[in-house]
Amino acid sequence: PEDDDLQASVVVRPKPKTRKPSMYKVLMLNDDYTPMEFVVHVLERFFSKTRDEATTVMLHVHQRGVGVCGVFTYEVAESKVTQVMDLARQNQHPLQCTIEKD
Ligand code: TYC
Repeated sequence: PEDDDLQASVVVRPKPKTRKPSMYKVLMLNDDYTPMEFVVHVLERFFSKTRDEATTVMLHVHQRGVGVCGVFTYEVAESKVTQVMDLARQNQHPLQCTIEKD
């Protein structure tokens, strides 16, 4: 009968039990042969960039050698790399991209 009184001052807080996943950058590498227009297309199609954003990233890679396409969980980053490399291969372009832990 006194149970309610004993429990009245107990504050129950939810215990955090999940962790944020590690994030991974997808990097695009420059080369001398892949057309600029193809790189812009890839950035629009697989990385949801506007034409202006895609052009900025492409020019950065062209001038600096490497640039970040986006940051994702490992599985999504892997999937992006596979999709980019598959389309590049189909079009006989040597375009390379890789994953790096953020
Ligand atoms: N350097 C290439 C050219 O002059 C363009 C290019 C940009 C290629 C970015 C790859 O990731 C790349 N046609």
